[in-house]
Amino acid sequence: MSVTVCLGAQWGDEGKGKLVDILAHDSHLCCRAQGGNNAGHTIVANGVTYDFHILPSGLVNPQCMNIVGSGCVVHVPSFFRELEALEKHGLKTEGRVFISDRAHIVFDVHQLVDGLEEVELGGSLIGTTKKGIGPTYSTKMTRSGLRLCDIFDEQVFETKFRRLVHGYQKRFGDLLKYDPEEEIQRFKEYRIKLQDYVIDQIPLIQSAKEKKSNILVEGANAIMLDIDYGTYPFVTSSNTGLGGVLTGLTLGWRSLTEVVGVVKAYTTRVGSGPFPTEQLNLTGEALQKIGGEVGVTTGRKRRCGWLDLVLLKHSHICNDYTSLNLTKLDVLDSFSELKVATSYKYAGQTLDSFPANPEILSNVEVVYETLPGWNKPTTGAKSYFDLPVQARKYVERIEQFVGVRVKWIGVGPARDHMIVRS
Ligand code: 2SA
Ligand code: GDP
Ligand code: MG
Repeated sequence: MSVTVCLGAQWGDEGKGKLVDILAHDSHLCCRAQGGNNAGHTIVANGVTYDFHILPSGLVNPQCMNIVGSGCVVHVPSFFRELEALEKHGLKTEGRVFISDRAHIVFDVHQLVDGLEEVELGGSLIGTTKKGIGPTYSTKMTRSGLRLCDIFDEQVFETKFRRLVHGYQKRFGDLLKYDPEEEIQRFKEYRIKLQDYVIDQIPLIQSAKEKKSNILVEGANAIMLDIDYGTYPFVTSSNTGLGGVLTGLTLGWRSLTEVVGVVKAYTTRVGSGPFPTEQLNLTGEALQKIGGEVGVTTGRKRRCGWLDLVLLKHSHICNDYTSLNLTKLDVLDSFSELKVATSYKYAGQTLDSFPANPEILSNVEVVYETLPGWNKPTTGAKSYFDLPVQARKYVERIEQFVGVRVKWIGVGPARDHMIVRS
């Protein structure tokens, strides 16, 4: 039995989906612990490109069962649309994906409120995906949200739902252009369809553990978007680190065998907020273009910059990785030299930890180390020693700085573009 957790080690879009797809080959169960359809994971397998948002990436492997765990938030129409899209791509999903009855429901009204709350922030907006994630986690915390288990009793559902909408109507008045009756009507159909998907996650995971199954956890978003340890308030509204895995699923800490930090060979960020190594110049443009850095959910261009080892150290302290997957090393193939951030200075002093204050983080002076590039293609490399010596030095500098072994190295988007070090 193994429980392998794959977590985003930067600001997301590191390539978690690809690693999860590869590891799902030997797994019985793939679980999402937090987040909703704000996430976007692209998987290239068997010549097909799949986009995942709320569904776990384990669905590409036919023997792997999948759970959307209790810590997730689910927009039901999007869930079914995504299933349909996968079926159209030839994947058989029937009986292979379940949703925890404790997961919270994202309603259309949450998505509208997401937009209205962004407007309220004026110039300092978060740049959310407008998928209703923040408002749904907010109503979860104020205990006015609805969970999947609330759907099946029509009367109870409608009473709770009207109360939720009424609260928003009081708050936003005419700004909220929304008819709750339409959404109530749609749930009459979903109430029937969801019977095949909604389960009690606790016995399901318990039974997988008793059968000594190999379990995979697919992190969504990443530690720098974590509500507690990320760059608050420019974060998502869930715990995207190891904490969220423990609360969002019922695996138990004792069963965890590996926690993999997925690290892009440079840094990207979508949405607003401080980004110390961002390159608002030709370097940033080259990384964006060569890396194809465009959001899978919203189509926004991702902001790009050098690899930040200070951030990565903070990420490791928060999540305690047992290994790293370095991804998109091939994107750096044409750079003659590479920079990595090794410390931050503020008011002339070197900081000894990652600052909580966004004002400080926005104004740090970044100290870089320069490493030679390799100017050779890496995508064909099958083993570590197929990589140019400068590329290996880059990998080894990361290992040495963070203190964690790089076990996997991504050198292209496809499944077989992954070097596995024994
Ligand atoms: P939200 O919608 O409330 O979770 O947004 C809050 C912040 O979290 C960021 N965020 C993301 N950052 C990177 N990737 C994400 N998923 C998509 C992708 C993003 C896309 O895979 O490309 O398509 O734009 C993701 N989801 C949320 C978001 O930008 C806000 O800064
Ligand atoms: P996730 O949210 O962490 O799963 O990452 P995304 O799927 O949003 O973004 C990663 C993108 O990089 C996807 O388009 C992947 O197909 C692609 N990708 C993953 N690993 C590699 C790699 O090693 N090299 C290249 N060139 N692309 C990769
Ligand atoms: Mg993504």
